[in-house]
Amino acid sequence: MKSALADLYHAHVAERQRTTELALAETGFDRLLLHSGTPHTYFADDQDAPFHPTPHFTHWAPVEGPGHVVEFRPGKRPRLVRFVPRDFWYEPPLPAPAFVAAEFDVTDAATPDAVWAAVGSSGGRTAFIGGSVEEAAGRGIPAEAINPKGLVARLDWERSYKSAYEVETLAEATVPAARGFRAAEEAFREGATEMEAHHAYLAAAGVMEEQLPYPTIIGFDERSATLHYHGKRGTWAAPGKTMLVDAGVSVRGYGSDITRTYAGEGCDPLFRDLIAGMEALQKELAAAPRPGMKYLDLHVRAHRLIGDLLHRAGILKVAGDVAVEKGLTRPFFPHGLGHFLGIQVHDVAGRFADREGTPAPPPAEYPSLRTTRTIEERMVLTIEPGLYFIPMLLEEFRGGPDRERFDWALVDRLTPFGGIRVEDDVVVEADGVRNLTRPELP
Ligand SMILES: [Mn+2]
Repeated sequence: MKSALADLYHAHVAERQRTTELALAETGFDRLLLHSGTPHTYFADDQDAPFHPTPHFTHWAPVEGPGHVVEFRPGKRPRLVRFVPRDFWYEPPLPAPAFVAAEFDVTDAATPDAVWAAVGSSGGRTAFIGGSVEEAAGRGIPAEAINPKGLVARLDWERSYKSAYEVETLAEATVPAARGFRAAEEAFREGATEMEAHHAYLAAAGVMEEQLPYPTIIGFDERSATLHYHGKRGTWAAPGKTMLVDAGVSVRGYGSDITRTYAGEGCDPLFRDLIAGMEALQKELAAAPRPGMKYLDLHVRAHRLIGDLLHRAGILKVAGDVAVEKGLTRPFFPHGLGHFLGIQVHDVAGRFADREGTPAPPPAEYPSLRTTRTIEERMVLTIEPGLYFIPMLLEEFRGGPDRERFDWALVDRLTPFGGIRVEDDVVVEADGVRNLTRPELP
């Protein structure tokens, strides 16, 4: 595995060199500095927020910690200048893994001054990418060369096409997450609280909170209808009648993003049927992406399938296509079908029309859709249809012109069970998709 990983990473870095050389040429720069970031210290405190490196830095080098710089010049071997302070309060960063160190000329520097001295100047036009804008300006980088829009857009665009190294890293990130899901389900069935299910997830995945790509969403009953519920009550009535778990694990800076919904004892049989219906339609949608399709079309198809499910259950009195046309599925499914996945959970360039970063916003009726792109090979996407009973969103329909098309007694009966979401991570291939989640978590 070690050498397989090294080979994949070697090809990944070669691809970064090729695409970055092109982006630099297009934008008139001849050197790029990628800075891993500066910690955020809380106001009037001596503690830092959890550190998240600059994603563009991670794209080149999965090296943890602030203050590092990757230097790339077309035609030259890339350099990694690591910030390794002499410190006895905190553990200094560990050496870069061998497969990473093999691709760079690596220099260690003990102070920011030493880092910048090692970086030196190129005599040409240097671009800087990273959140440490003041530091870059203080080191003499002109404002127009700090996070230049045209360059960042092109590098973001390239990030929508995953290398084999990235795909395998994302696949690897689903393995511990799947163990976490099985443990959380078991805890739920044994009567655990939301917080206990969360702890079961962490323990089985073998990670600490900081190794999660995003805080776990573990909601029972009506709390599962809060899309990004983070409460994880430890004192709330357990057992839950339903449980929604949306969680991932980070590996080398890439996170999986998976959701499952479970019915427990005390769950309404009709809600249980809805879960089964959502599982089935999600599987169909997750297998559907093909190069050339528009992600928006898949999203609209999801609305139609959910409309049909609501119709079969008697919650809507019209078929899916009519429901979509009249906007009746929107209160039940208020988010997008999914998004790009990579270093960022909601990965970049989902709403780009081109590599220059021209915006391609979603249509007015689906404002939350995060991906408006045409599907292409090597894109990694989540497919995550949802069906929720959210009183705030249903309110306006209850008194609206289409109120007769809903069975409100059924809506009220099912609201205490919350919501359903099923989410897999898939990579688009030439003639189909590879589901990175299902082999690990049926
Ligand atoms: Mn997601």
